Amino acid sequence: MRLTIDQVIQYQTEGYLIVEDVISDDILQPVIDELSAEIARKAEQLHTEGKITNLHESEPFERRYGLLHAQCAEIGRGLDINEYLGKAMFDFLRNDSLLDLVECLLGSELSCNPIQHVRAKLPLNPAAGRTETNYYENVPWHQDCAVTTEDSDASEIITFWLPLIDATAVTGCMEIMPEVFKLGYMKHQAQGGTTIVPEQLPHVEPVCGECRKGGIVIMNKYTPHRGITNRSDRIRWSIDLRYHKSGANSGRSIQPSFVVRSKAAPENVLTDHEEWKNLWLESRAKPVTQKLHRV
Ligand SMILES: O=C(O)CCC(=O)C(=O)O
Ligand SMILES: [Fe+2]
Repeated sequence: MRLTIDQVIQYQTEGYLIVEDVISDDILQPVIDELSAEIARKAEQLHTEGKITNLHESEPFERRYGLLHAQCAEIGRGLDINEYLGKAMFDFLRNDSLLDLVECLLGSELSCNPIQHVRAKLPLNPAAGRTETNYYENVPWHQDCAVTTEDSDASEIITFWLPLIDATAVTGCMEIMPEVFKLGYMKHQAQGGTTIVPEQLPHVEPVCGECRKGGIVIMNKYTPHRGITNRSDRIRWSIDLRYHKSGANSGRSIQPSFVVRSKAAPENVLTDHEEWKNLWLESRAKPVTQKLHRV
């Protein structure tokens, strides 16, 4: 699938674009299976350690993690993309359905940015201590450039947010401020999670960024957005990835970017999972010499 000119114009003028039905289930399912296997492995381990009593083996992907987390929060440890470093996830970072859209916005020399996450957003659940006043699952208002280093100011780094279950106002979709990216970087603070300082937060009616599984929310790095409360009884799983033009500063030079597509030099495309894994393992072994956030 390619973006239409109207979609490109919408992205360029509003700083965001939601495209439905981009990624088919046969591309998403291996990632879900891999995450499920990771969770199962972790659950077994915690069970052996006596930290979990019920493995909830027959529960589906959208529920099992929550039932395990209620017994032991450690289930979430090591589950991020650059922590567990799975093959299905690596293949997902470079799948053609996604890259065809990335190419419409950034051209044919593309690198995958190291700022990438898989998120398991737990539901509001008073019984588990997550009440209206005690709910810390939401990512507050921010611009993604706040988690990049300043040497990437001139780089176009685009966020692609992909839900693994339908993201709605109930399950906890993105809220997005349209057009505000034109104001550029706003000061952020660390207090309350990396967030725009309250005095600088614009008074703009946000868009409710509902997006079904298989769709993508695309955002400019200066577009303010936040995640809203998950009021369902399921986990709002999502993956957020970023891409930039090869050669541009990634905003995380001490972490590995890698070429996912290139017309000019196809031999530079990284296709080997082991190589990608090693890049991360090497980078993790080095001391962090740089501040990775702006706050
Ligand atoms: O998934 C969320 O709730 C927040 C994600 C986000 O801020 C991002 O992907 O940049
Ligand atoms: Fe973000």
